[in-house]
Amino acid sequence: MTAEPLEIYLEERDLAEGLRHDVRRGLTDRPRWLPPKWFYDARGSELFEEITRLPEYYPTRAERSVLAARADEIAAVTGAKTLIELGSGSSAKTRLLLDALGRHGDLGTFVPLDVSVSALRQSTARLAADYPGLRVRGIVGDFTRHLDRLPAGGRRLVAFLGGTIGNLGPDERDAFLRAMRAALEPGDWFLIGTDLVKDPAVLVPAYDDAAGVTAEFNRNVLRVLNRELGADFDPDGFDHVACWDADREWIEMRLRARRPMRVTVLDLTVDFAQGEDLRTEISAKFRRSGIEAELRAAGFAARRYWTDEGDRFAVTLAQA
Ligand code: AVJ
Repeated sequence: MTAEPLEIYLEERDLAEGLRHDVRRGLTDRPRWLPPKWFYDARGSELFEEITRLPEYYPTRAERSVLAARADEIAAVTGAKTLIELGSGSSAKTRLLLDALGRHGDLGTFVPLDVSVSALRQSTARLAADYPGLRVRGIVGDFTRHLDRLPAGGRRLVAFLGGTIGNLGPDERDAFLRAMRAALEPGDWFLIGTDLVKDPAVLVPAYDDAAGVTAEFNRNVLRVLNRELGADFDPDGFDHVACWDADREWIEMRLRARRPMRVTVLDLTVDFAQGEDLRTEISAKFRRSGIEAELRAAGFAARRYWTDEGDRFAVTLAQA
C-alpha cells in the first residue's frame, strides 16, 4: 500500500508562530534557552540520524538490542492492532516492533507522529513500501499538544522511544504522561524508552563526540533561526558544550559565545557576553524507581521493565 496523505495538525503557520513564541521567551530569559524541538529541520534530522551511528552515542544501539530481544514478547503481551509512535523520526527501530506485531497477526495500522514533515514523508513512504497490507497514517504534530488527535479504539500500543521523554523537565513530563494516559482507554499500552543514569565518563562523550557531529547538530538550531526568522546568528561564534548535572541527573547541551556578540532576531536585540551560554537541550537520565513512580503518578501500571546487557538503557511496558 502507499502511505496515506499526512494528517497535518501543525501547519507551517502554526510552526512559525510556535517558533517565534519560543524564541521570544527563551532568548529574553536568563540564562537564555531554546526548546530542542527546533533542532529538527531536514538537516537537523539528518544530523540526528548520523548521531545515532556514532561510536560514543550508545542509546540507539542499546535500545535496539532491548527491542530485538523483547519485540515478540511485546507483541504477545499487548496483541496490539494499532501501533502509534510519538516523535517517530526515521522509525528505524520501530521496524522491530512492526515485524513482531505482524508475526503475531493482529497489526493493521501504524501511526507515526512527528514535528518533522521531511522525516515523516520519507519514513511513511518507505514503511508503506516495505509493509504491504499495513495502513500507514503519518501525523504531523507535536506530542506535547496533539495527543487528543490520535486514532481511537482497538487495542492500541503507543511507543515513545529513544529516550525522547528526557527532553522534558520533571513538570513537563508529569503533564505529558497525564495527557498520554487521558488519551488512552483502560487496557491500552504505552512503551517507553529511557536512558539510564550512568558514569558521566560515558554520558558526556555521547553528547560531545570526537567527530563533532553533535556540535553541528547543536549549532543547527541557530541556522534554523537564521533561515526561518531572518536572525543573524554566527553559528561558528558558539562553542558546543555538553555537561552532566549530577543533582538533576540530566545532560545539558549549550551553545557558548566565543566572543561578545549582538544578534538581531524578530524585533529583539540579544547581546551575548563572551562565555555566555544558550541552553539548547536537556536530556534527562532515569532510574527504575523514578520511571515507575512517574508512570504510576500518571495512572499507568508498569507491567514489564527490560534493559540492555550493559544496563545502559531501559524499555518499560506500561498499561493504562
Ligand atoms: C532524540 C532527545 C533522545 O537526548 O539523546 C542526541 C537527542 N541530542 N544528541 C537525546 C540528542 C544530542 C536525543 N533524543
